[in-house]
Amino acid sequence: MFNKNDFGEDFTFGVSTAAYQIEGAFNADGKGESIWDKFSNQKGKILDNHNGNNACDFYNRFVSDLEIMKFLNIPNFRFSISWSRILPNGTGTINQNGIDFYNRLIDKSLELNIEPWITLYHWDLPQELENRGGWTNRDIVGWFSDYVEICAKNFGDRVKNWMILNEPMVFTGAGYFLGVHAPGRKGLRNFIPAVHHATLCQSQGARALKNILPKAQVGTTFSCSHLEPNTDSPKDINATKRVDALLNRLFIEPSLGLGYPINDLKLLDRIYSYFKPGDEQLLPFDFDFIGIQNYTREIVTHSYFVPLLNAKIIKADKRNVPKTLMNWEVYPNALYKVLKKYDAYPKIKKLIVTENGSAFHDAIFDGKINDEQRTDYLKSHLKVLLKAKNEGVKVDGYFVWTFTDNFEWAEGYYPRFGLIHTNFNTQERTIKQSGYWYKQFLQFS
Ligand code: IFM
Repeated sequence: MFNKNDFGEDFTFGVSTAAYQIEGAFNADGKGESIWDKFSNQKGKILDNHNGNNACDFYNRFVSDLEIMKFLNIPNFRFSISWSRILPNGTGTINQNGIDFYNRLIDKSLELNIEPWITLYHWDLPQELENRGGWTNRDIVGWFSDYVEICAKNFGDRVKNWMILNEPMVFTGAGYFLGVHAPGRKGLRNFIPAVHHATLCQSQGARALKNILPKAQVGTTFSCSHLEPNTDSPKDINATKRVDALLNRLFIEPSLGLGYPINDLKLLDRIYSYFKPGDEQLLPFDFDFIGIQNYTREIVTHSYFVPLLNAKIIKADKRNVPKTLMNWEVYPNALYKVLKKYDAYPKIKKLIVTENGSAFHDAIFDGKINDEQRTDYLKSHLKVLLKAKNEGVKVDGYFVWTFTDNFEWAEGYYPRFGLIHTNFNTQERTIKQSGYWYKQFLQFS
C-alpha cells in the first residue's frame, strides 16, 4: 500500500466543488438569475424535478463546512465563482454583496490554512447573457474577460491558483448540442459557435487574469475520457478516433497551438465560418497546469444511427461491468491512461487531477455511512496516479469530487458523490467512512 508521502512533498491534495451545485441562496442578496436557475426550475428538465435553489445551502453554511474540511485535514479547496452573484446581469453593475461573500469564503479558508483554488466558470452563465445569445454570441469573449478582471482584482491578492473553464466539452455538448443541460439548446448551429467562443474565452480569460496577476498559477480543466473501441474492426477503431477528437482533443489542442482536430472529425470544419482574422493567434495559451477530470472509461462502437458522428458509447449496464450510480464503469486504469495521454502532448507543464470520484447508494446505519466502495474507488485511482507519477508523468495534484453530496445537474440529488452525506431536508452533514479514510490518509507524515 502507499501513503501520502509517496506522492512527494509538493503534491497537492484537495476537494472540488462548484457554485451552483452547493451554494443555494439562488436569489439572495442581489444575485441575478443564471441559466441553471432558469433551466432547473422548468418542469421535466431535471430528474424528479429537483432544482439547485437551496442545494447544500453552502452560502449560509460555509463556515461550518470549512470547519469540517479542516477537521478532515483537507489542505486545498476548489470552488467556483457564480458569475451572476457578482454581476447579476453578466456585465455592468457589480453586486458588492456577491464580492463580499467570496471574500468571506476566501478569508475563512485561509484562516483555517486551507488554500483556495478558484474556477471562474463552472456552467452557471448569467441568464441575461443567454438572452443575448450566450455562448453562441462572440461578444461573450469581452463579457467573460471583464468578469475575469473583476475576480482577479477583488480576489487575486489572496488567491494564487485559478482555473478558467470547467469541462468546456460538457457545457457546450450537453448545453448547446444535446439540450440536456442549461440552457437546453440543441444542434450543430448552436454547438459549433459555442465551441469556438468557449475556446477563445479559455485563452483570452487566461490572458486577462495573467495581465493583472502575473504570478498566479493559471490552469483550465477538461473532462478526459479513456476510450477503447468495442472490437478491433476498422469501423470501431475509426469511430473511436472521431469520439476522441470530440471528447478529448477539441479544447486542449487549440490551446496548445495545434488547432481544432478537424482531420479526425470533419463535422468541425464549419467552425471556420466563426473565425475572425487573428483568431489562430488568440487560441493558444501557455497554461501553468492542465486540470484532468476523469471518472471512467468508455467503449465506442460504430453506429449508422448517430448522424454525423456515426459512433456511440456502450454504457456500463450493457457490458455487465462494475458501475457507479451514474452508469459509469469503475475502471481505475482509465485515469492512468488519460494521464499518460495528456502528458504526451508537448508543451504541457503540469497536470493536476482536478476531479475524480464516484456516486454510490450510501445507506445510513446507526448514524454511520460505510461507503467502502467509494473508499476503494479513491484508493485504486490514487494507486494508478502514483504509478503514472513514478513513471515520470508530470502530475502534481489530486482533488476528490466532491466534498458534500450536492446537486448533480440533470440527475438532481440522486447520485451522491460526497465524502460527506448531506440530508437535503435538514442540511445535516454526516461524514462518511470515505471522508474519515481521506482524513487519515492526509494526516500521514
Ligand atoms: O458534478 C460534476 C461536475 O460538476 C463536473 N464534473 C463531473 C462531476 C460529476 O458528474
